[in-house]
Amino acid sequence: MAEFTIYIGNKNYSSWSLRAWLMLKQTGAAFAEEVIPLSDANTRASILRHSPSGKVPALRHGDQVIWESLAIGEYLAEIFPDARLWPASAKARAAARAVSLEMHAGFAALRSHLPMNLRSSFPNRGVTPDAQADINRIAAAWRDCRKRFGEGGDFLFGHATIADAMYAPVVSRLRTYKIALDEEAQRYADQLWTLPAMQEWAAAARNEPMIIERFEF
Ligand SMILES: N[C@@H](CCC(=O)N[C@@H](CS)C(=O)NCC(=O)O)C(=O)O
Repeated sequence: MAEFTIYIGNKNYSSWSLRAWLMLKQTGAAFAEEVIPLSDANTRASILRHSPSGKVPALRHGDQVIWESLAIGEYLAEIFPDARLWPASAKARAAARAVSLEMHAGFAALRSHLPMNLRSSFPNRGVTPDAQADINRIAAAWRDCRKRFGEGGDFLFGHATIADAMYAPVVSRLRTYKIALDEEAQRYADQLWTLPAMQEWAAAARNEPMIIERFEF
């Protein structure tokens, strides 16, 4: 049995799963993954076999289960310090945690009106004023992190961190819904999209047979 197993939802639709999976990839550790199809009659029971919250992602490490995407990131950052999942300086780390928590707790309009559907294309659908305000705030946060902490790399804090993983589903949504960004924010979004782990996930998402009708417009 693999040392680490991550339980995730459909790669095409499950934004929280993508975040934790990218964090785990960033560690370089070998792991097994199990995709639990969402929106099936058996989904809840299947997830509850692995995750006490009834939600994915969940990470099993030996006899320990960690659920909640950010808790998974924090655990991985502690046991894999060399993966540099958080930035090294206290100030950068505080900013990285703030933007990660902002994503975890907020942007409800973006999340509800523009659900992740990696392989599809719905130009400008769902871009309500509230969703656009979320997008504007995200682009501003990206520009600010890049300006203050991004030197030495292409990501929000230079090298790839948990903060980038938290925003990976946003980058997928921006592509699906064809949202225009300013040049700087777009450059960052393009970098995140071309991350090899992101591309590996995207290729798997495109090949997934499962369809969730309510996310197909
Ligand atoms: N706050 C949780 C959110 C997890 C979440 O909402 N996961 C969704 C899939 S993206 C889920 O498991 N839904 C259960 C279901 O659809 O039955 C986290 O950060 O991990």
